[in-house]
Amino acid sequence: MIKISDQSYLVKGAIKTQADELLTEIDRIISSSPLRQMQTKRGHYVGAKMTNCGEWGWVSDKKGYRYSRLDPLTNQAWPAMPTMFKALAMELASSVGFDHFQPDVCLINQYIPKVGMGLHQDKDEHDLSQPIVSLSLGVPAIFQFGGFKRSDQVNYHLLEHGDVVIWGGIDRLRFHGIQPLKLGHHPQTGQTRYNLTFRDTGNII
Ligand code: MD5
Ligand code: FE
Repeated sequence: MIKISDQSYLVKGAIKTQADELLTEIDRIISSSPLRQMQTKRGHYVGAKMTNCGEWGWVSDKKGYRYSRLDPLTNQAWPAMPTMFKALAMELASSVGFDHFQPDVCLINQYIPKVGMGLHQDKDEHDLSQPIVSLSLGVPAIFQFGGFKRSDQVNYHLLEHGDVVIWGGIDRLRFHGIQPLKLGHHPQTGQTRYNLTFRDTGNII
């Protein structure tokens, strides 16, 4: 386990043995709530294609960012969070000292070559004391981990297939991003990288 900041941890290869099962579940989720490019307030598109499972889903459109109970594409509830997703996220959080983590959403990001995610903060969740657990699958990506201001210096970490990042506490509001994906190939995902982020929205159903 690598401590990348005060309350942030990178665990290399932690979920390699679960990758097949995770990817099978991702395929099932995508078959009912497809991956899609989300629009932003300004009419741009978020680069990564996204979908969700769990009680909530993170969505972005011309009205802005929020968590929604329904998938706006299907007008149905998001697919349930697979039991093994939740158990895995809880176990990973507790392994670095975040006990009682109860994720109610898993955002699935799909990156293809040249697609990245610009520096941003995750602050749409109400209870910022809860951590975020992030799983990487497929083609590697370079993760940018910054400070509390956009202009703060960033550190770079390679996120490879099977890696997990867990961060919370005072690091929860750090700026972070993903550099545009380099062309690569992974036997289980082709040219694609998947990132799963587990969060507790703090929303009441
Ligand atoms: C990703 N996803 O790989 C990225 C990075 C997102 C998002 O940022 O909001 O969906 S995983 C997120 C991450 C990892 C480690 C630390 C922090 C965020 N952070 O400091 O907030 O698709
Ligand atoms: Fe983020």
